Amino acid sequence: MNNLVAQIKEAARSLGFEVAGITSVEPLARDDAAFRHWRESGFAAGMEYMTRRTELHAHPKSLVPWAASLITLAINYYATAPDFDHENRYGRVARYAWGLDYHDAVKPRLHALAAQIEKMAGRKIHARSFVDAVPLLERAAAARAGIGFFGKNTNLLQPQRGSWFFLAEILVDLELPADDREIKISCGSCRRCLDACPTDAFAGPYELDSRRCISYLTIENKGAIPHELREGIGEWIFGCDVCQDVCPFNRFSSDTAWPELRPEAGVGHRLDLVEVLSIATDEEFRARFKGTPLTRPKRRGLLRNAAVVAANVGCVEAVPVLIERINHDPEPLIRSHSLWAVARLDAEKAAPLINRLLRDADPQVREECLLIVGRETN
Ligand code: B12
Ligand code: SF4
Ligand code: SF4
Repeated sequence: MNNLVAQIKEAARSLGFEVAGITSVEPLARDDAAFRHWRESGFAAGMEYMTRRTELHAHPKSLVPWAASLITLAINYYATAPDFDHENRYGRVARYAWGLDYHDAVKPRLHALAAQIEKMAGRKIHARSFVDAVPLLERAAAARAGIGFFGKNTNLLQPQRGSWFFLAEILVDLELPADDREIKISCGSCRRCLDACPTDAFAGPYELDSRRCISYLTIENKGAIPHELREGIGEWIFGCDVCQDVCPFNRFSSDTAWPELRPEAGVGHRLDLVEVLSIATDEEFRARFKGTPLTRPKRRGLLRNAAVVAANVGCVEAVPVLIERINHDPEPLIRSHSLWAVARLDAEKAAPLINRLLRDADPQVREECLLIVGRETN
């Protein structure tokens, strides 16, 4: 079996998975308690998939009853890019989303690895592969397999490579000897990530309140961005990397070997705000972002973000297109955030719009007007 494990790890490496580890399918008991506390504190925000089947996340075997071992894999997505400068025109994209959607890129290689494992095992095997989007504490499983250690920013870090990697898993019905050797390194007295977070999203070390996290607010959140957090979003139009950018373990990252994950394959590190705000239909949106992670918040979510960032970076060139959105967009979410942006960018142009929209048919737009007026009269 040890020989089989060595062969599996070698096959994983040649398929592009930089690190592979094996863990048992025993419950992740310590992490289950942390997960419960996180949920009960409301830190899952509106992510219903994180609170729906809570009994599954710490119990790999409950995902598939025949599972005997969990193979966990790391995929480096780091890529260098020119330093970001908003130039009063651009929104910033988190690094994990620069290339094509990692779910699509990783899945075929997981299947290829599972097929090779079957050959190496010399018998038919049951195997199920996952990447993200599954009720499993992926970082906790990977930590137990020795792939990395938890940073205070809650990301999993590899001592030599940092945290710019995705995780994926294969559950198999083979009894493989588990690595189960947790890395002893820790953050020590460092707390750079906790102090650098623009929206103060850490409730403490190792504990993230998603309700305040820019990554949540710009990707998973389906509704309005709370007024008090809009400025804190700064230049981030999709996701956020601040708590990783400041991490000293990330100094030694090297470029990904996955062409699909490179910036040239997808949208790259920045988006033109005027261009994004000009996308008037869902069809246009799909054509522009198909195959990239940016489809996740849909047109309504991405244009909501673009409006907030336009105001934050002083993108006055966006005022005409924002007014176009306010007057003609079918999505109240986009109209209300565009109104907020125009009020920040050009108060003179905003005043007559607000007077008219105080009587708008949509309650979200009326509410936005009241909030803006409230801010101005305070
Ligand atoms: C929900 C989710 C989010 C949410 C919530 C994040 C969070 N911290 O929980 C939001 C939308 C905010 C988010 C953001 C991001 N995400 Co996300 N997300 C997930 C998802 C689907 C579930 C995470 C989860 O279970 N959270 C529950 C909480 C309780 O778990 P936790 O935060 O990991 O907390 C653990 C530790 O704190 C530990 N712990 C508690 N106390 C203590 C004390 C000590 C001393 C120690 C050592 C540990 C410890 O126990 C907890 C349970 O294991 C996973 C995929 C998956 N299925 O696992 C991806 C995942 C975690 N995300 C990922 C990525 C890439 C991101 C972003 C970097 C994207 C971006 N740039 O915008 C950011 C990073 C933000 C951050 N600082 O975490 C990767 C992370 C890879 C890595 N190297 O860690 C994952 C694993 C997806 C993947 N398959 O690659 N994400
Ligand atoms: S991703 Fe950004 S907003 Fe979220 S915890 Fe990290 S620094 Fe804070
Ligand atoms: S910035 Fe410091 S505290 Fe935060 S994860 Fe990195 S080493 Fe740990």
